[in-house]
Amino acid sequence: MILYGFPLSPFVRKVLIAIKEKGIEARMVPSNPNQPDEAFLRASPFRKIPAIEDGDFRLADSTAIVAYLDAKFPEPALIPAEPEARGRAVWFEEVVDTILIPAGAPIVVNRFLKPVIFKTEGDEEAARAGEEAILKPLDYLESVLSTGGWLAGDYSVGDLSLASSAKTLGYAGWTIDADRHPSLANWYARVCDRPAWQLAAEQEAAVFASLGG
Ligand SMILES: N[C@@H](CCC(=O)N[C@@H](CS)C(=O)NCC(=O)O)C(=O)O
Repeated sequence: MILYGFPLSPFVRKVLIAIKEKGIEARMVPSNPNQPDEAFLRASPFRKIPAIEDGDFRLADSTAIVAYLDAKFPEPALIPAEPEARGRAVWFEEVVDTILIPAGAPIVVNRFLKPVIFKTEGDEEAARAGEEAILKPLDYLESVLSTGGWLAGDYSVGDLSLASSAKTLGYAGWTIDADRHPSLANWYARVCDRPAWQLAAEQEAAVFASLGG
């Protein structure tokens, strides 16, 4: 399997971790949405990362890809079968992908992408507004997470999505505030201990270092 993308993206990491959790053989082909090559465009018609190619099957969008992977490689399940748990796992994935990530984007753009990658000045006011904006979804997620548990019962795509966004925010110097969000801080430490996350973190550290980070 080929995964098109860039590992520091939260959406790409979500798929990469799903691949590692399931032990799927895959290689990442670095892909830049602003300079798409033909193979990447065939898999991702709207130039978004991630996308995959599995034989002659191509698919873009992290949510669609994880749904495909979970159906084709069922163990370990990342989308629960039980109806309520299934709905909640996808709900938490969407809370992160459509509310938390857009709210936190100014933090990543202005404290990481601009200064570290593009060597331009970030807008600190916009970054601070992002820090404020992510408190609402984080307060909500803290309120639904039981101590020692996962978001939707068993470890699922909801956890994958949230932890992946926390990891990307980490490149901008952001960390979970354990005083305000103690269950989330404990949960994130448990996610990062998982072998799939440690494997991905090693690969990512090499990419980060190659960027001069
Ligand atoms: N809903 C998509 C979002 C993917 C996405 O927005 N990826 C960003 C990188 S983090 C991207 O490709 N941006 C380039 C662009 O929008 O042109 C998913 O879950 O995969």
